[in-house]
Amino acid sequence: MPLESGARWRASLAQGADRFDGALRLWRHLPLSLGLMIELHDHAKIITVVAGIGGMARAAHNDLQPVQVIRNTTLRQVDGRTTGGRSHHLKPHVFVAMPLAGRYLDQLREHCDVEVFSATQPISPEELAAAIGDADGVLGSAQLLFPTEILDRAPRLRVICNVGVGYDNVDLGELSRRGIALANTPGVLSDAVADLVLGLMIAVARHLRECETIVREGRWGEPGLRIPLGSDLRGKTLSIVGMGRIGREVAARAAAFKMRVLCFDTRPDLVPPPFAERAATLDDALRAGDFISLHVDLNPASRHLIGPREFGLMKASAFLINAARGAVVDQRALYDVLAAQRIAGAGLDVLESEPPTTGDLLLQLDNVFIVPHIGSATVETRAAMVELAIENLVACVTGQPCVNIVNAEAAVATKEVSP
Ligand code: 8YV
Repeated sequence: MPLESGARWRASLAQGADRFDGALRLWRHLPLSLGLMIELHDHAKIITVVAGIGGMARAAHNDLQPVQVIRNTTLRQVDGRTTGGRSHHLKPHVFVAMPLAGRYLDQLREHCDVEVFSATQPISPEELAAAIGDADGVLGSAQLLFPTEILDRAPRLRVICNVGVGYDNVDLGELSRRGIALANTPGVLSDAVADLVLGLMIAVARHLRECETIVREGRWGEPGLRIPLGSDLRGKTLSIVGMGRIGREVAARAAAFKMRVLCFDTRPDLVPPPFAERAATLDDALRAGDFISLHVDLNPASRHLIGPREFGLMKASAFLINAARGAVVDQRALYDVLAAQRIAGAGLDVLESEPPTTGDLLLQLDNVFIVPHIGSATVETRAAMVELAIENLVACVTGQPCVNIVNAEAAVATKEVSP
């Protein structure tokens, strides 16, 4: 059972509290406003000092009433897994819904009371619901979902900090209505994602999967072996759909590969980079592209942006690259055109359903190259994302300005900081 270190001493403390049952409820007259709880953790030793000016003097052994600071020192069991506990209300309370290295937790603990989910598998909705009740802020992956049933369990919540640039894991309107901000980590992952996009283009255009298999199966050098011939990038048109930060990084790399870069974006104020041309319509971009790379965020307007009609516009030699979100593409339609070889291939970092089921039809095709949502998955980039997410979280829960709030209308910085 993964047990975050801080949780261990909280566990012992909570067990002690359970054993004594009401015996810890000593301080009936302790004025909470003057209460101060200092917890010192010295290896196996736990020393809890509860000092209350005035209240100390009036502590009566036989007066058994709950004391808030003690009552909140509870061990949390989330579906059998221990995640940590809350020690007091002096600092804002944050829930970290993914494992984080100790140095990041220490950084957070300077400002916040921290509870962490440290299991290696993703947290389940039930576990999240059970852990979020006291949280002023939550930090988690951009795939962590916050349906209304979970938000209902989080009356104190003021900010959700995604470790990621996407935010289709939340209903932004619903968050704003509840005064909850959504902060993300733009910029720091653009290079890593753009690198992967070029990797996917090369992988599909040069048949890397089949070629690698030939080597591993010992068929290299086999008489009569036909090595599949690929397609050049040089001189080809790359249509980039969505010219935000990542789209622009992809464009710069494609230009270095001597490609013609065409870009489409619904924002009229978009100024393409000097080496790129702007397509007037999405259809124009789809018709012209030898490679089509998607860089739009997922929202109701972009869901299934690429479906049967759009595939019908593409060249038979076109490759579709998707490192944005799976649901931007109608995956059934993608399967149909790939199976019928109506387009040349697809390079995918994302799927409509992640992970795919073993029976997913796409996995049976040779002209698709799929990786498991690894766009930002480099040591340096993930570290930068976590650092930025922590910065966002601390700023939001301590009432400092935070530049990465997506729904500014939630006005997190003006909310009162929790006691
Ligand atoms: C990661 C992502 O999959 O940034 C995003 O929107 O989808 C990715 O970088 C993930 O959020 C990492 O936690």
